[in-house]
Amino acid sequence: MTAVSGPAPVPPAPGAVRAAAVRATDVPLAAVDPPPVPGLTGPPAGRALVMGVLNTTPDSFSDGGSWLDPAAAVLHGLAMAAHGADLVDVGGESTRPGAARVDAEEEQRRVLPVVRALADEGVAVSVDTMRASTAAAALEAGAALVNDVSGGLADPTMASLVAERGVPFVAMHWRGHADVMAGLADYGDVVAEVREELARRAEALLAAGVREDRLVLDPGLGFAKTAEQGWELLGRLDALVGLGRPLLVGASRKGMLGALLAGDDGAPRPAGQRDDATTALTALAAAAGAWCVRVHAVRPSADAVRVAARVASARVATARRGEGAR
Ligand code: PMM
Repeated sequence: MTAVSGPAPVPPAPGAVRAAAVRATDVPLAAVDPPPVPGLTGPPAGRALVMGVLNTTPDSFSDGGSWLDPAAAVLHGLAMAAHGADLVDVGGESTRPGAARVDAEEEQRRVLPVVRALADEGVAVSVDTMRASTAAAALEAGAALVNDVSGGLADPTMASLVAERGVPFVAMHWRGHADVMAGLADYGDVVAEVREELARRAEALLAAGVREDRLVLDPGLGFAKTAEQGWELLGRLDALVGLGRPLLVGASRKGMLGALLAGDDGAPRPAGQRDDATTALTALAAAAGAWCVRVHAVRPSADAVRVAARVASARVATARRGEGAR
């Protein structure tokens, strides 16, 4: 992967919110220091990371069936890295609404050869799993980060594994497994409740020993949320960034975009035709201070995060000149 060029990094105090930068400019740059990701060769300077999606499943909603063959999956992962993915997220269990679970053995049969081959090629790999046993095996195979859509709730041993290994952990907002989650999208104020539930999850994970500087949060768009609730969350990313932890946003090709871009007949735009809208969301999420976006089409989002970082750095420079002139 190429080194990232861009605005010079602001030397931050470990774990501190960059409150000064935000105050000075009203620009929510990267709101917090990113957790170190072992294997990341191009640490971003003031820009969001891009995580490429690689589902080795037969049934994921967008790329299901495309990367079942490990050799094809590895080639796709390498292509995403070449297109600017800072991380490649390998998953072996579909979490699309209604999906049934696969067993651990099958999940590991799908993901481990791909994780190992990509890590051997120097790609920073994250493993998308709710199982501690799969996470442990993937870390053994060279994964650098664990991405758990249940935020450690599905497997009571996940938090202690991540704590023991000291790896970055993405804890997504989650209320239940895919077969029941549609019935759990019941909120009074979705932004306040997701924020509160994420804050409580973070507390529990830290209490279980997950390292303060390794924890990433994620609003879980499409997971126990309607499209409308997803838009509300995207409209208030500042409230989630305000939790003071790196935030990952996964909106790529999701149903909320299909509904937004529905044709005159009301039919949702097909998943494979939602990448331009995904790129628009990448730019907006990066500008709102997201730490990382998780996307299927990497190159346009890799461009978009650089654009967002460049605009933010220009605004900082302008604001600093203004302060100097005063
Ligand atoms: N979405 C999917 C799977 N894994 N992980 C995180 N952290 N955030 C998400 O929004 C997320 C995820 C949905 O399925 P896909 O792999 O087909 O996009």
